Amino acid sequence: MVRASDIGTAVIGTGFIGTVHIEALRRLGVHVVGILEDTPEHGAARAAELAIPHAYGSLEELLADDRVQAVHVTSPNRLHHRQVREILAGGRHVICEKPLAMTSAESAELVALAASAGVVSAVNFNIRFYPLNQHLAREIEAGALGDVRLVTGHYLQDWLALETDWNWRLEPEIGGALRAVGDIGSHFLDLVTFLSGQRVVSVMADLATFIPVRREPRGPVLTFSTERAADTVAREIRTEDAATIMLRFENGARGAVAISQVSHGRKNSLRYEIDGSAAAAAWDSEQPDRLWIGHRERANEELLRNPALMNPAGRAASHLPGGHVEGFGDTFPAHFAAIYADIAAGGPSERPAYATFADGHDEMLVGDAIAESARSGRWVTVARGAGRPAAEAGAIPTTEGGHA
Ligand code: SOE
Repeated sequence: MVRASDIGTAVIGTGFIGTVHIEALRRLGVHVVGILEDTPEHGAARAAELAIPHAYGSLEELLADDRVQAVHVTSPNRLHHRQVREILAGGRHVICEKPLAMTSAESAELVALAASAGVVSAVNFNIRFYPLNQHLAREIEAGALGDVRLVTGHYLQDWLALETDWNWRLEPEIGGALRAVGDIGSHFLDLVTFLSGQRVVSVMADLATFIPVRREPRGPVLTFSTERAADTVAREIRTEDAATIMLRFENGARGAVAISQVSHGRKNSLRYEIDGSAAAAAWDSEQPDRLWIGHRERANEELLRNPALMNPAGRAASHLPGGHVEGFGDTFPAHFAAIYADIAAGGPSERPAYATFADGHDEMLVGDAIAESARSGRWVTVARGAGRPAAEAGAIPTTEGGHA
């Protein structure tokens, strides 16, 4: 019986989220054999800071290390496609940060390569693994809300709310043509699809760039950094700060979501409400241990995360007893436990609770429809199946906020 602690893994990228990956793997007892950074010197420094035994000089060197059975990709989005292709060619399991690639043409290729490699291939839509989200998905599947009718919510942050805020995601050549939608909108859309069991089939989207010129610091900047550089240069911004999107789901349900990285005071606030024919449910990622359950003919309820009161899926994602609040960082070991159970079993399970490359690719297709809708000003159907490949990553019209 292979255990997670028997599995060696490597992590590409040790920025904000790469460090969260490493800490989660250590909690599971997975052996982090080494890391890879943008330069050997940077890698050596980060390996020392993180007490990681080795820093690879290149991806080739990493893949030549037989101790590495799985690789986590947390590098900037533009590197995902090339790195994942090489990892799959090396026969390794792979966990890639979202978005899976820069375009749906790239993500379609990665889905095919992962399938032919027969390895576990996951995308880090970790928000599925707050225990109450795992619990609710199974409750909805069992009919607890009745038929899903309306899905509303938001994903709001404020870490890019100032013109002096800068990050590689602002640049379409590095982060992709869709920025707020690709970075956090993808989380919301994946999550409500996972919870409701219904895919998005068409969208009506409007994108806004409220800060058309930003001050780029000279030198690297970490995600969520609050440092204020003195020496900056003015840069025109061509990616969206915010999006408002109407949704139609495959069962006929409707939805609406607001996405923003410029909403003062909202640090990392994903909220959803799912209204069914029999009941409703609502959740806020900034109070993740609470699930609101709405009723018409009896008192509403609030479920405080408690393994003793949750279904097996919710219990499996919980680490602590009720009242000991579990948060963002705890979703990663819960998520990786599900992934590494499949790795230990030798390959993907029939119905993984984690997002596979196919799920990550589907979010890219929804993103294509959002971009097309923002261009045309019309409802756009998500092009699944043999539909045309993605429009190449490129500027998507986004009106400056405050006026049409
Ligand atoms: C920045 O928006 C970010 O770190 C995202 O990249 C993560 O996916 C999200 O979980 C938190 O915010």
